[in-house]
Amino acid sequence: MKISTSLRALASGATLGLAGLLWSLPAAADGELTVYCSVQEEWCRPMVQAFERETGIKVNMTRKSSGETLAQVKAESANPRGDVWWGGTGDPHLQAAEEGLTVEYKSPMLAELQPWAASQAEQSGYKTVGIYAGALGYSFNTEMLGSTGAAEPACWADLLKEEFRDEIQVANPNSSGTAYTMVATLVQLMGEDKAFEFMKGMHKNVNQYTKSGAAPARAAATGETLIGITFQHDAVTQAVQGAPVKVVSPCEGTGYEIGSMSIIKGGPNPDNAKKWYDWALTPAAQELGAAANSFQVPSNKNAKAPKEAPDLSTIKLIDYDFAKYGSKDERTRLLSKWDAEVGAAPK
Ligand code: S7P
Repeated sequence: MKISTSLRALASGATLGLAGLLWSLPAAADGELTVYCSVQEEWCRPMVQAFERETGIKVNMTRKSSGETLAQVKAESANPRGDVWWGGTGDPHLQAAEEGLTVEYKSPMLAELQPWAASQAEQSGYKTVGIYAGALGYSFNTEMLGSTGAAEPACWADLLKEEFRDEIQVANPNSSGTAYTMVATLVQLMGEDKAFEFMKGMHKNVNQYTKSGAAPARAAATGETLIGITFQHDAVTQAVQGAPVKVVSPCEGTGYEIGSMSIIKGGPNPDNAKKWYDWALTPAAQELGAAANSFQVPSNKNAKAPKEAPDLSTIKLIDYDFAKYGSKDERTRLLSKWDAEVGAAPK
């Protein structure tokens, strides 16, 4: 699927939809809702507060990475505790849909969504939906790089250079949707054999595989590592706060995510889950991201894309195969192979 055309259209859409106005009416409902949130805590909290304010529904929220949340939803499937899984990369949401862990829901808000977000819903049988998009890349600490005298990295291939030994940080793809997006991206860009050779080669330069996908952007910002592989918007979050980092869109091309949302099957509050789902697709709710320094491209055509958001129409994006790389078999196979050939390899 080509994302660039719809994203260009998105950039020009700035008007609030009727739904945004409706959702700004005062709270009438009540009850409870448990949300598993897979974006950064800084965005999860204002979302919860705004929803509570507008509906009177009390939200219990837990923040976990995408792969971890999938594991939790699976582990709890006999006795589900969560109602909605909001945020996180699309691949594990697609796997959850395939495994019957989430339920079909056709929100009335679907008509307002970008084609790439609606297509995420369609291909899962409406068991998940796109809420934002963002491109993968990396960032480097400009001050640290300056002191090494190395040339600025610009490509995936640069991450194999000897001068970056122990200077790269990336998450573990088992826990992190970001890092799984990297594995799937490299496989699609290079072919599987070369991608695994690349990741094995880069392994000697990796100082830590973190649990959270965005952590390497923070580590590059503070100088704990020279290079952090993350979504580009997570690096922009650091740059706008004054960190000496430069964001790189790899020269060979890169993958992207369709951040997603799903209703958990058998959750204790199914009606409130639908209320959250509809509300989270409104322009007003989606625009809370930018205020929380989260610069993904929102999926509602009428939501303003943050001016800081990397312009996806100018990034060399691959035609990411979400159906294949979000399938249970492929995701499980690639993660086992990564564990055996990369994660367990000696340095
Ligand atoms: O920080 C926002 C973000 O990059 O985090 C999500 C990510 O899946 C959660 O982190 P993990 O890599 O640890 O799973 C992305 O969907 C989102 O854009």
